[in-house]
Amino acid sequence: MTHSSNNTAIDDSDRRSPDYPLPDWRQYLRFSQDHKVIGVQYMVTTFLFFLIGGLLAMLIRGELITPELNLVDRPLYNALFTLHGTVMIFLWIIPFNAGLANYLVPLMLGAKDMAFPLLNAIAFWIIPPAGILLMSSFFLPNGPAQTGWWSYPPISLQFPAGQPINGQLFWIVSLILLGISSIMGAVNFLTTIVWFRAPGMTFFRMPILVWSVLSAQLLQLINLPSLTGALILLMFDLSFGTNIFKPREGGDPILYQHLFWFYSHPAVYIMALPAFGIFAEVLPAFARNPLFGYRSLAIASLGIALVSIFVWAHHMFASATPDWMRIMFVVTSMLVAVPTGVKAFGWTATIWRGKLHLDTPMLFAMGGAAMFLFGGITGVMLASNSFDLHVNNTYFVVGHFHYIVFNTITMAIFAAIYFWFPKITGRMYTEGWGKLHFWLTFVGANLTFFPMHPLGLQGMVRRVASYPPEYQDWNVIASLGGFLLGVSILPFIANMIGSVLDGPRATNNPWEATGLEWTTTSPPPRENFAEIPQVIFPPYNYGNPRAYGEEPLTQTGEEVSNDENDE
Ligand code: HEM
Ligand SMILES: [Cu+2]
Repeated sequence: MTHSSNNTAIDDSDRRSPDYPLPDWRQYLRFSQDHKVIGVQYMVTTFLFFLIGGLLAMLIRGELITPELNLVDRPLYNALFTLHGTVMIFLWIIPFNAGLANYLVPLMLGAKDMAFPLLNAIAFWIIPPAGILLMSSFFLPNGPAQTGWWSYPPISLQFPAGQPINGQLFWIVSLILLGISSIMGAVNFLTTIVWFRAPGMTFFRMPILVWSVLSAQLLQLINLPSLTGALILLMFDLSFGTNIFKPREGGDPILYQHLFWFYSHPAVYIMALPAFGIFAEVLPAFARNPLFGYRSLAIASLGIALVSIFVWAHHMFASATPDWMRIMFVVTSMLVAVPTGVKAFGWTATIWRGKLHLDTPMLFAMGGAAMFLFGGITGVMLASNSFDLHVNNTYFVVGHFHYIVFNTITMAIFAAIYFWFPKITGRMYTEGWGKLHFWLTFVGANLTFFPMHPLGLQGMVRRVASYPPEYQDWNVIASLGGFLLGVSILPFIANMIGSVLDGPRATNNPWEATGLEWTTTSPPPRENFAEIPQVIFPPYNYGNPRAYGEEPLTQTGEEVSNDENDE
């Protein structure tokens, strides 16, 4: 690999040589059917919602730095964690992954575009209004929904009488719209992956990221209708006087929990699988080793998706779930550890004895994968009924899932942004700022979310704005860590904007990676490739004489090279 630590692939004098035109930023403000434009629209829009979700988290941590209630009042605190959780899941991670996959899947498969370009554009343009609707609930007389990102009835139905237009209704409608957008996306991704592969791109030559998208989108198609159904029924109870979930009128609130979690547990893998795919792309490229156990990791993606459909009631161990059902769900929940273990072993074995290049994408990928091990182990602990009943609804649970959604998945997202930034923008980012962003994030994330585990074991429950003074020490550390996380995003924003405007031009393949996306220009032309690629090799053939040959080869059999913009 030729690029040096400061990452400039070509010398300054060529900085502005327009061998290949840079993207015109105005196209991102228009209605476009180009998957690359739509991909960037998703990624930028959802990043703005991440900033909003992060701001809400800063307010939450600001309130929790002292035991007393002093920054916000209780209804507002309830609204803060409800919208923080909702925004981070439904407006940051799930649609960001859809955006990244939108940009990469056709390129990785050697296709000109997604199967249904118009549907693709519509699916994106549903997201901004749905997000704005949700945020606008802060301006309603009684403010946003206040009952958590689950919004369990009957508490979510207790909005002040005579307020038909209320924050809970805005929450429901916004999530129904986002669900429709995701279903459209699922149809598009599955059709593209099955029917739009280039000649020679058999299933077992697809990159793991594509296998991850395939698995995640299958879950969207199978499980998302359950959430949409639950939301529509909840809306009927809230606005049209039905009694489906109202216990006093003979309704069954537990039914809502089953419908909600039948989607929302697979949803954690809809969020995690693409992150696992990102690790499988970045780790071999910077370790210069083939991906260990390619086929097992591909099958494990589908394995995780399949098992994750049958574990949902582990979220309901404290909801009067009968013992036989608890035992069944303990077993299925533990079972998920098998395919995820295969993944974690594959990542570790891939970098084992590798020639590690610790550039920013690699740091985020290694940091994210390492923290997944911690988050995964606490997940297995929570799958055991007896332990779960002890820590149910405490900060142990909050700490566990943040090690997954932030320390693993959001870190993987940053690894992806840095890794494919040159391909998307045609420019290189500044490595020093990237490393600063990584270390602030890595330290901040552990300082914020690790203390939540001992707090939960000591009995601190979640969703409280004030707490007994004995919990203060750990909360102070968690809040200072949270503020550090808030600061950590500044070098990232500065680097991204500065590099898009003025970064050194990138070559086609600055990382000397082997995927099809690196065999075309940076950025790619409208139809992605000058001619349809002929695939002859699986991905990840990095310098392993045992496997393929001395020099790393792309999937089309060319030697990988970092020469500037060779067509
Ligand atoms: C930026 C750093 C973040 C910080 C400092 C943070 C902090 C917190 C805190 C303190 C809570 C507990 C509030 C309470 O129970 O009273 C919370 C809840 C939550 N967070 Fe985060 N979080 C962050 C990022 C994320 C991300 C990236 C996700 C992605 C999915 C996420 C999803 C959630 C969810 C789902 C809840 C539960 C909300 C509820 O109880 O309804 N958070 N967060
Ligand atoms: Cu779960």
